[in-house]
Amino acid sequence: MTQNVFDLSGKVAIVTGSAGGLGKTIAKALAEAGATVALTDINTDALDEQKANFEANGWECSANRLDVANETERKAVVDEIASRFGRIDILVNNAGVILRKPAAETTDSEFTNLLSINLVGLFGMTTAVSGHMAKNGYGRIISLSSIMGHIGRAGQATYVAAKHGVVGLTKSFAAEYGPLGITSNAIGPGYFRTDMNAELLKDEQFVQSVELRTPLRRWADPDEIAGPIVFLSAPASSFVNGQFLMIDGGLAVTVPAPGQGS
Ligand code: GCO
Repeated sequence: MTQNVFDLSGKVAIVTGSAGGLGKTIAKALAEAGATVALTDINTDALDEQKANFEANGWECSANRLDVANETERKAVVDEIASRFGRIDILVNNAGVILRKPAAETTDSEFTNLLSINLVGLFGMTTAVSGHMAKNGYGRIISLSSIMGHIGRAGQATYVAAKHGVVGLTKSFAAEYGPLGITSNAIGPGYFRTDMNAELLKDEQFVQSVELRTPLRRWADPDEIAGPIVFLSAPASSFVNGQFLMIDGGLAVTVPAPGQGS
């Protein structure tokens, strides 16, 4: 293997939610692997900060405010990026929200709002970029599911439903876009030390229970999302399609031995 199959030089990547949480790390990882990164986020202050960080590192990028739940915004931003850089090779569907609330207390509007971002937005971004990728016969769609795309959790039924949906969409995208040279895969983070889990990380008992439930006996650092993202974005994964790669230290597929973990 002479070519560096993890090299993203010459590739253009769009990352949604790229100014917060794992999205910041994902965007940085793609840039460090050589990609030009189209930063998008609904939070313009965070987006400006991320863009400044990219420019300070000499990484080529663009920055667009984007609410993935807005169909008009999605198409306009994707077309602007394609026009600016002449191609789109990689889409990381990272933007998403979480809702921690008992099912019985969850309203229809809370449920549909979460789906509009975590599922419909992801679906719309993928369909919007597919035509641009097909022109080059090359594309990489990486969608953020979660361990909650594989298991359930009390108090997160809406988020679990959406993250299971991401896995289903990924399999259908794999079938529909594979003939165009576009692969579609999902990744499933487990318990990472991110903004989204900030409240959980304040609860020492919960932190320890996750550590005991996780064979690697720890929470993940955000940087540990980088390798899988670069792999699934690169030529290295050219025959990987329709897969769901969990990045959870083994939590979702194991049970503690008797006397271990909660
Ligand atoms: C929680 C956590 C989990 C995972 C998340 C990772 O509230 O228990 O946020 O849901 O950390 O799903 O994607």
